[in-house]
Amino acid sequence: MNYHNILVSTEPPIAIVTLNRPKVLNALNSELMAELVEALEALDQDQAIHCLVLTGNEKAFAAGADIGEMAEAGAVEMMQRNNIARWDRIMRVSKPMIAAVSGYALGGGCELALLCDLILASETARFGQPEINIGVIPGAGGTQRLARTLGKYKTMELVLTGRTMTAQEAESVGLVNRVVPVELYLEEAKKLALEISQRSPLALKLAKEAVLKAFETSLHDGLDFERKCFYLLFGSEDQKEGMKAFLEKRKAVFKGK
Ligand code: DAK
Repeated sequence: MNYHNILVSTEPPIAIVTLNRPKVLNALNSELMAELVEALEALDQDQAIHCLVLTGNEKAFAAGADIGEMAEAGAVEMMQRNNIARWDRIMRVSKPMIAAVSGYALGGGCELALLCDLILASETARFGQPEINIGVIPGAGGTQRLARTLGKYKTMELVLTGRTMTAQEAESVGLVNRVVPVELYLEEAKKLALEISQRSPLALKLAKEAVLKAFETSLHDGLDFERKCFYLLFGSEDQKEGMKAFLEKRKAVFKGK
């Protein structure tokens, strides 16, 4: 595919999708979002790819939705654009997604990182929901996903003041998995993606689904879902291979079957 706002590179078993509107700090306009959804869904279908890395550039992961695109819109128009459908499709990507964040991850940029399953940050990363400064509030999940990650008080502070968090602060409150020097953030994210990719793709998919279920359901129903996923994996060749390899003291070779 020919994309204008993103770059896609595949290095099986991983793929790297790079937001690429550097002049506007990767502001997420609708063309970029459409391309992003298309690329992520295609990679989700690609059996050779087991884990995805989503990144920007050193200065910005993304500084939010494109303000110019929505400044003059009315409420009904915003509703009819139904841009949130694209975000919902990203939420349904079944393979693990790692956000490799450097520089600004603000507004929709922070919300996009929150849609990923792991967040690896460079020491220059800045996370925040500054929508309050432009007369609105987060609209792509920020109030809900941050509250579930940081709890009420930190989330209120970020959403009500619009202040940004450093990478170190984000790590200390559990918003990022780890902070690495800026020159290493993409390499480290790729390494992590490769490490994850060594596991059974079937188990990865169900593991992701089960963890995400914890944010949407009661403990009882979540445990029930987890158990059914666990049993289901005993119908896979990968489970037989994984356990056999352990007993034979060798490395498992998973086929995603
Ligand atoms: N939109 C459009 N352009 C942006 C932008 C943005 N979000 N952020 C930066 N830019 C552009 C600037 O206008 C500037 O363009 P030129 O003037 O050079 O043409 C260029 O990027 C460089 O920016 P600055 O000159 O401002 O760079 P600085 O280093 O001085 O400042 C900054 C960096 C990140 C602090 C600053 O650019 C800034 O405050 N940016 C805006 C951050 C922001 O408010 N983000 C939240 C936007 S609202 C939804 C989906 C998503 C959303 C909501 C609903 N649904 C589907 C329902 C999300 C909403 C948002 O994200």
